[in-house]
Parts: sequence; structure tokens; C-alpha cells
Amino acid sequence: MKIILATQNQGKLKEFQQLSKGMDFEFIAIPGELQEMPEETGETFKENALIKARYVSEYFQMPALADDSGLEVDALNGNPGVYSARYSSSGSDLDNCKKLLNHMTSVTKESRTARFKCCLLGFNEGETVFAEGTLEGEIAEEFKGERGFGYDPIFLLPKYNLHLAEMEKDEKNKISHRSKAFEVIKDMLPSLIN
Ligand code: ITT
Repeated sequence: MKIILATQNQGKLKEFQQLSKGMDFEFIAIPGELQEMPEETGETFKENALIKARYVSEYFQMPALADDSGLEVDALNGNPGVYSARYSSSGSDLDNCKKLLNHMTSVTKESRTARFKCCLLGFNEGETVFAEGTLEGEIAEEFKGERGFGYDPIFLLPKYNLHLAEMEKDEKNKISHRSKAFEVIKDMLPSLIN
């Protein structure tokens, strides 16, 4: 059974392809004929995941799985949160990271705690399944590492003494917010399809 991954983020897509290896489902990218995704007007990750999954599923009349995720920084009262992808004016990964580091220059090491959150929502014929995952860490003081995407170069995992972008992709996929959510939702997907 094919499920469309309702994302335009290549970094997420690559992680899903690896996470779903050996499964009964085939996850496919959004077919080329869909020109635009709807605006993410939700106030929560879950609302935005529903907007994306429903739109793609109804457009193609197929099951779809959406990922809405982001970074919550305690010193910034949980921001950028649902605005993580649109934090800087360009919205590029580099500019988003630079803006975040600029806002954190006066924040001490002890107060730099943050977490990635991932909400996954599957949609088919009006039915939904949902799961979420979290990865705790800190906002680093500088960029490190070339792997991953988004905020990975400035996200420090104190337990490993590594930035997320320094980790091998297999290692990130063992501990990430996305893999935790995926681990839960993968067992719910059959109920959506049958
Ligand atoms: P889609 O909506 O098309 O899926 P998007 O990139 O716009 O793609 P979101 O609205 O969910 O996705 O925004 C997620 C933001 O959080 C975006 O800036 C990502 O770079 C960042 N993010 C999510 N997961 C991440 C991860 O594992 N590592 C680093 N940054 C991540």
C-alpha cells in the first residue's frame, strides 16, 4: 500500500525513507502535479499536520502522512515553535539558525535548554491517526557538523557531547523526535488503510 509523505522538506523525506525501510508500506513523495501546499495556519503542530495530510490525501484520493515539527527554546518562551520553518525572513536553514543564535547571545549555558518536537498525522477518507515525539537538548553557541538539516548544526546533545549535525544518520534516527513519533504511528497506519 502506498502512502504519500505530505512534505516538501527533502531532509524529512530522507529520514522517512530510512525509517520505513523493510516495512509493508511504500512511502512516496508528493507527485509533481501538486503545485502548492496550503498555508500552515494552525496554532499547534498537530493542527498544521492535519492541514497538510488532509489536503494531500483529498487531492490525490490516497492515504497521506504529514510531519509538522519544530524547535521549542525555553529562553524564548517556546519559540520559534510552529514558526520554526519561517523564523528568518528568507526561511533558509542557515538564516534560521543564524537568527536563533543572535537571539541567544546573552543566554547562559544553563538556560539554553530546548527540544525538537515532531507531530505525525496520517489521513485517509476522513480517518486520522496521530503520534508525537520529542528530543531534548540545548542550543549550542556555534555551528558544528554537516549532516542532517534545519537546526541540526546548532542543536547540542549534552549526553553525547555532539551537535545533531555531527551524528551519523543512523544514530540520529535512533533517538530523534521523528523516529520516536514514527515508531508509534507505524503500528496505527494499517487501521487507516484497511
Ligand atoms: P513541510 O511543511 O513541507 O513538511 P517544512 O520544512 O516547512 O516542510 P515544518 O513546517 O514542519 O516543515 O517546519 C519544521 C521546521 O523545523 C523546519 O525549519 C525544519 O528545518 C525544523 N526541523 C524539523 N525537524 C528537524 C530536525 O530533525 N532537525 C533539524 N531541524 C528540524
